[in-house]
Amino acid sequence: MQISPRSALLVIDVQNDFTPGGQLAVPEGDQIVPLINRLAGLFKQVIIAQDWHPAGHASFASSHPGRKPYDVIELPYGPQTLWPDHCVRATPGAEFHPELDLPHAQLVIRKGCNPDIDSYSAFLEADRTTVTGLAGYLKERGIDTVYMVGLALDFCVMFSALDARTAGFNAFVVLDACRAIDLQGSLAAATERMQLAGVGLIQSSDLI
Ligand code: VGL
Ligand code: ZN
Repeated sequence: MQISPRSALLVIDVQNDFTPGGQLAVPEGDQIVPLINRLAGLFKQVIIAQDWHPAGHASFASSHPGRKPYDVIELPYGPQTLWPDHCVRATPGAEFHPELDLPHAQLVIRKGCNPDIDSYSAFLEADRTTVTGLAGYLKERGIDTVYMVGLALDFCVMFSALDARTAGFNAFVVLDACRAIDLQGSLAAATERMQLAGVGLIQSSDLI
């Protein structure tokens, strides 16, 4: 598969808290890092998403007395899965994995910064209204196709891919450069939602 110059690679949430040893470790989350570094070399445009929550964020179970991680509660914008405290801004857990090596990436987009609203997607917060500005950035730079890699496949990668489609981009997820949390069938559900939305599910061997 030829990578057009109007393509960007979006590297999602490859942060210490999502890799083994972190607060919300995704199984094997560290194993994709060398492949992501290699894939990034194929793209001129590389964008990095970073989960970046204030302490006491609404998505943390610890912010809701009596609740535990992975409970689902109702917030004003809809159901919210509660997580262990993770990716608290300016803490080591929020830093990129130390082996992530993307020197030519030009944009880091931080998300989940609003204390009351979660944001799995790098495009649109969980209220489905507040935009991050990423779609505008891509459009202004003439990008029409976004390839996505990173963590977690069934949360932030999936929502970013769905929103990329809604915003009018061609979207591909490189499956072997992602890992999933897989809570109660969330990986199978994510795969189906992405397929229905026209997200291309590919392997790195389709690009390399
Ligand atoms: C994520 C749960 C909470 C992710 C972020 O990056 O997939 N998941 N915050
Ligand atoms: Zn988060």
